[in-house]
Amino acid sequence: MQVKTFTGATSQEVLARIKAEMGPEAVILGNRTYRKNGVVCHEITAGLERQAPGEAGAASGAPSGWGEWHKEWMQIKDQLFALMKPAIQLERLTPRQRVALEYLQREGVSDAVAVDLYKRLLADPGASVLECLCGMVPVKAWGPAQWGQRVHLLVGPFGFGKTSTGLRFALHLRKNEPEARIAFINADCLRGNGRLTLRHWAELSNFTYMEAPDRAGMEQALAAAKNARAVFVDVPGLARGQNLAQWRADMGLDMPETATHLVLSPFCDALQTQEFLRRYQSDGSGSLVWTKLDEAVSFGSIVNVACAAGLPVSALSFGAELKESLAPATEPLIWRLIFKRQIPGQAA
Ligand SMILES: Nc1nc2c(ncn2[C@@H]2O[C@H](COP(=O)(O)OP(=O)(O)OP(=O)(O)O)[C@@H](O)[C@H]2O)c(=O)[nH]1
Ligand SMILES: [Mg+2]
Repeated sequence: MQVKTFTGATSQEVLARIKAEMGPEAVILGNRTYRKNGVVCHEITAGLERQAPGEAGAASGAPSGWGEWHKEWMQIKDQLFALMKPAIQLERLTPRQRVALEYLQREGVSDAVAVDLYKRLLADPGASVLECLCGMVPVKAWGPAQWGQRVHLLVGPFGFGKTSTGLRFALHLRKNEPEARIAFINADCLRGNGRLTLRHWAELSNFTYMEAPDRAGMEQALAAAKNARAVFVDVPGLARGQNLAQWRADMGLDMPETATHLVLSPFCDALQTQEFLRRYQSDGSGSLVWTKLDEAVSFGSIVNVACAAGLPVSALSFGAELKESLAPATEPLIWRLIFKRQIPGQAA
């Protein structure tokens, strides 16, 4: 893997340089913000998987030439939005709306979303920025009141907090319904670490714990959990070329009454996030869970992803511990996070 660190005055500027220099395949490996001589610096480390000769395209199942075409399309799209941006006539907004829009763009809200917000503000002159934004970022707080489904799939990239989120959801449910029978089905049981953590916590919390590496195992586990009030399925991260719809069909988990919670962290760049949304797209009821908020420095991508995925945000997580680190999402929590960078649970 080719790894390189970039520094700049804003994260957008740094991301643009990464994209220009390493291409759209680059993935963000880490980021930090620090002060140098009183000036804020954004540092992002990006990596690029080097492909073996002849491997291009085949690994992801994409036709040959796809990578190049995709790169070109992203450039065309950027140019289209650059053309559309002047369509934002800031002088048509009130000073307060203007400040909010400019702030959101600095926080990483995409040009497409900014244009959408601008149009909403013009279409409804009486509406506040927050009212318009609430129409763009739906919220459906985790909890028994809004999530009546019995089976919940926790899905998302490797290491983003799927297992922790499943356990936090279950602990939250247990708090609300102390008598509820809760089962965990670990479909990510072929790897070491998370497996033991899940098993340990499930046993400690008196949740039924089962493992289901394949379709037959899943069928058995679901049958064994038929009397449980809630069943949480820990889904493995999916590699390039795989997708959730196919995985669910292979595992016999494509029944409609299932809720799918996509666990994401806000520090992936736009292209990577777009790819995750494509890979983990799912029919039926679902939500977005934002994790590792305590590690992130800007939160504009929460707005971008809500608009792109059309899924409500169900929960926010902000710490590595299992307890006291997840808040069911509410509009005030989300907007304080985005406009004040205030992590849930922290004083203003
Ligand atoms: N700082 C911070 N760490 C978190 C948060 N959520 C989870 N973690 C930590 O992130 C690591 C990965 O969390 P997991 O829940 O195992 O993530 P996963 O997606 O199940 O990972 P894999 O099963 O390996 O794909 C663990 O060390 C968690 O403690 C969070 O909100 N903030
Ligand atoms: Mg896991």
